Amino acid sequence: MKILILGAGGQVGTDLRPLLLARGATLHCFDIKDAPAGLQDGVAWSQGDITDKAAVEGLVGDVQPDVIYHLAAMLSATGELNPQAAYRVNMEGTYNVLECARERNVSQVMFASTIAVFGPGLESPVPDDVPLLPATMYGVTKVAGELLGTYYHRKYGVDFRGVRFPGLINAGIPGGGTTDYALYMFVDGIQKGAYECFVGPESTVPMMYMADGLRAMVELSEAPRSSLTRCIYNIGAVSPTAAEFADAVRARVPGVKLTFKADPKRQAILDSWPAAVDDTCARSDWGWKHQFDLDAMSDDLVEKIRAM
Ligand code: VAH
Repeated sequence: MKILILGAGGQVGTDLRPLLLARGATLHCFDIKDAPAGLQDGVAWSQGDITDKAAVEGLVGDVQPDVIYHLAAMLSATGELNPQAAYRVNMEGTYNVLECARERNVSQVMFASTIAVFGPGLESPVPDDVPLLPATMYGVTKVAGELLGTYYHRKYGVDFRGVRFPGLINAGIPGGGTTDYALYMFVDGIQKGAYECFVGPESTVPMMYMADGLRAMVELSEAPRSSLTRCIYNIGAVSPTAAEFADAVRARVPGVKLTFKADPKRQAILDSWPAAVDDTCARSDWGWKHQFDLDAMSDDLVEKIRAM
């Protein structure tokens, strides 16, 4: 199975690489960044810009992947600092990927969507099909990406599939998201002994351990198309408050200093998202089930960060 990962150097792509290799995939990676040190043996890496259609077209033509994982995007917080750049990267990038998949008969495109497609005032847990009125350019581009991919599936037969990721937490380098506070509590809490959280203690959004998120994408990719009733799925796991995350860190990192000082801009982004998602469709169509609750995530994360 030849797999092309677009955005392979990001928070998700970095952890997805070893997982796909372990499943026997031949990987080709593409990112705006150069290949990282310690890139796994046998993994090809191309540096380039997802908005450069000729570059993406040439790469897809050379690699002829069976599956494309399209992870390249500017996330919510970074995107709000430069909405025009976020539009170009996220929208033109996704259009380029879908056009290349159509022209080169790539059998499957996996799309990283997000709970950021939801706007304020929705019921919680929020189901898959609700009015999508996001408050960020990131969310707008992901709604459009979902719709564009679904159109390419129906009109051209591109096997387009995706999950709406909650905030993903791992022992890695976050990518400019609004949910990164939870990751920093662990990483900075252990490495620096302190962290000032940029949202208030009662802030609550859907969160997920990276291992669950990656498994969700791979399981959806491998599910029979006949079992799927939609292209894009909500997936859920846990919804701890920021204070509950802090307590989980304090219980495992004696003496850590965790404080809260809300940044109005990122607080407003976070407050526009629902507290929880309804992932009934994913559970019934392709057997989705999260495995990591807050305690299991915290235990695994602390161990991994201490080993970094
Ligand atoms: C962000 N981590 O904060 C991403 C995520 C749920 C939001 O897509 O932008």
